[in-house]
Amino acid sequence: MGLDADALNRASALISQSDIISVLSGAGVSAESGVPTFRGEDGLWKNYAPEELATPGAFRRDSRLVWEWYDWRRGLIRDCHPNPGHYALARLALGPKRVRIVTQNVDGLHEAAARKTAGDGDPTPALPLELHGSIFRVKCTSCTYKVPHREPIPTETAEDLPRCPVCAGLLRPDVVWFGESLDPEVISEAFEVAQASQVCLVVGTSALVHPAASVPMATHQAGGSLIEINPTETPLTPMAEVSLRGTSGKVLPLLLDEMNSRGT
Ligand code: BV8
Ligand code: ZN
Repeated sequence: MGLDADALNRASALISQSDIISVLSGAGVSAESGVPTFRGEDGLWKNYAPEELATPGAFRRDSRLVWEWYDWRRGLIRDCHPNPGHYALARLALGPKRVRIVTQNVDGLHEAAARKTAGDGDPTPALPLELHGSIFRVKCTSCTYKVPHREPIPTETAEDLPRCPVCAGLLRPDVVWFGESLDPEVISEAFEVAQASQVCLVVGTSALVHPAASVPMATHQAGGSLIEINPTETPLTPMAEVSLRGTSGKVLPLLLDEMNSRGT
């Protein structure tokens, strides 16, 4: 993988010297778990670009097609497990430093890693801030009804699309679609912790979707350092103090174990 050892050293030194650390993760952190990324060649479904299906307009036009897409993704993700990258971040967050994991992912793998790593301890410090919601929850399009949802629902006809038991409104995935605003409390907490961080780890994101991609900029503008972990360059690369060009499942354990060996 030919990871630049000097870059790795500089990155773990930056982390060691920090008390508050934020992490922004994207689809790349789950790629080694088998979850398709958005812009990778495996991101397309039936030749629909995600931006075409993940919109309120698409759901209005053909809610059965959108349901089918989310069920397809749920089916894929349900059999995926956290990878060493998720676990390394969970260990960091459950360690002595104040760490906040902020994710664009709706796959629930950061949470699974937090619960597994904490064992019967408290996983809370490693539970992620989910900017774009979760694919394993559904909510009503008319009332405040919201429940976990893991099992695929056969939706041959629009008639049998799942409905709200409270108001019979159509149910939809509890995710943020393009053109929809994020939960104000969630996005303001993300910017707050990023602004207060000495370091922001930017892991596996193409940094093209906003406002998520602006979160690390809050760290940068407040004088903190960005450490980017991505095999390729992104729009955030020019702002990164250190860029580690490798896969997060390999780089994160190395980086954080390097740091732990410093005993700080
Ligand atoms: C909003 C949930 C108010 C649904 C998602 C400012 C400028 C320009 C545009 C906008 C702007 N502000 C708002 C917009 C519009 C829009 C936007 O950003 N459009 C983009 C496309 C230009 N934003 C919105 O609509 C947001 N809402 O702003 O509301 C508003 C409304 C209207 C108009 C103005 C304001 C809502 C956005 C949220 C949409 N929902 N997901 C679902 O999942 O179905 S976004 C979804 O796509 C993901 O959550 C994620 O955010 C994004 C995909 O990006 P990544 O996760 O980074 O994945 P990607 O595949 O692109 O890249 C993977 C990366 O990993 C690559 O770099 C690759 O090299 C790397 N990688 C691969 N393997 C590995 C790896 N890295 C490490 N290790 C590996 N192994
Ligand atoms: Zn309802």
